[in-house]
Amino acid sequence: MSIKKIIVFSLCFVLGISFIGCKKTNDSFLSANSDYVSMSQPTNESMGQTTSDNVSSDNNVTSNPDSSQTDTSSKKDYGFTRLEEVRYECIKEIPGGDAQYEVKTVTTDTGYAFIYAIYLSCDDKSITIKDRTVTIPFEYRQKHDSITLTATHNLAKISTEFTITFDKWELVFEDDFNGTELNTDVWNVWDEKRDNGYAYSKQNSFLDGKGNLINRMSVLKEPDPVTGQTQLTSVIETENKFETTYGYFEIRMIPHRAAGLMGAFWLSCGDMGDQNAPKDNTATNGCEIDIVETFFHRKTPSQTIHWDGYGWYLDEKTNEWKSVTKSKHLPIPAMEEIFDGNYHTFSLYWSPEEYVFLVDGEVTNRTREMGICNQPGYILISSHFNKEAGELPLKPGEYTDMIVDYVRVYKTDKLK
Ligand SMILES: [Ca+2]
Ligand SMILES: [Ca+2]
Repeated sequence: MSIKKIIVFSLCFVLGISFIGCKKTNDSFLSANSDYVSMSQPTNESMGQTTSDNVSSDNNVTSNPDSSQTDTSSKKDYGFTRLEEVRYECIKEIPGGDAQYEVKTVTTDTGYAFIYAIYLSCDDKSITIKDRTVTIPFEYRQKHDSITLTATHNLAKISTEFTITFDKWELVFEDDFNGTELNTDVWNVWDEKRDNGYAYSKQNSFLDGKGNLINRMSVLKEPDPVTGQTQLTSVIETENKFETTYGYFEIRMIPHRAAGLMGAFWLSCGDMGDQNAPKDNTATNGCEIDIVETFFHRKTPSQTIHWDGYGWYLDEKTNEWKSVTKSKHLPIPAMEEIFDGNYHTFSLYWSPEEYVFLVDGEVTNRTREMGICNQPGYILISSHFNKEAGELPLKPGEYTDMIVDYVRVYKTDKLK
């Protein structure tokens, strides 16, 4: 077992992969075609990092890699003599993955250049450029802190260089579940704790000695002598041991492959667990972020945010008890492949601007509509029996495991 709480720790050195963020003023994780952008049009200041260095002379035209898009006619007067600066947004940045950036605007000495007249090029052939989108492989970011590209206004035959500087992702929490004993310095293990018809037992949370946490759900032949329950399951969490605000949270695991239950990787933040928390219809003071809940019978993972605490109230109009909890179930397509018995990653990028959910490194949801929690949260890994998850197929003496390879939390400077 190896647990590391490392405040300044570059994975470039330890894991051989790159953890790079893009420098940008709004810390936008993914920009194109997103709800976030449609709700909040970026301003010039929020568009990202800019540069006005190295403005070329107006005859210094950089060749475009796509000659079919190059206007080779004679230079025309477009009313400007220089490209002043290039602004870009980060489309995607994840620890260990490719990064993508999109050039959004190019200004000239007299105003904005028509963006569709701009073509990008780069000397490094490992960089992929499609229209105004630049993809930087993580292998490149392992070795470099930045990349310089050329933006060319093809018709005016004027170009400028601009630089994308990569932020470093730092690993601030890691458990690879090596060894044979779960590290209780950082994990609380629920035990002898009854729930609705079942109980949590520490004997169902253990390491397999092969680098995995086992999060087991079992049906006993005889009732558990302590709790009197025949259905036992597992929760481990980091309350008061590791709590943080913002970051990139990731689990790599093999989900349960049985109906009647769900496995989950989630955060409990701020006042969510406080019965007296104000019901103010915002998640800013606290929320539950379900980074993933797996439902085998639905063939899909689930991604949800709850806020305004737990509990019930009597609706005097209808005389019905209703939950005080506000919830946003984020839409997600069927992903049967996550139940193929192989490891999959489930991740959350939580910044002051947005929540972004990912499955296997691909963005599946992003939202900010309930407000961004600005209070620290702790991590939970859990398995729960769930009546909405279909009929439990386990017979007495049988069990099902969620097998967790690792949990990691990363931060950039902006997320500290
Ligand atoms: Ca609230
Ligand atoms: Ca492991």
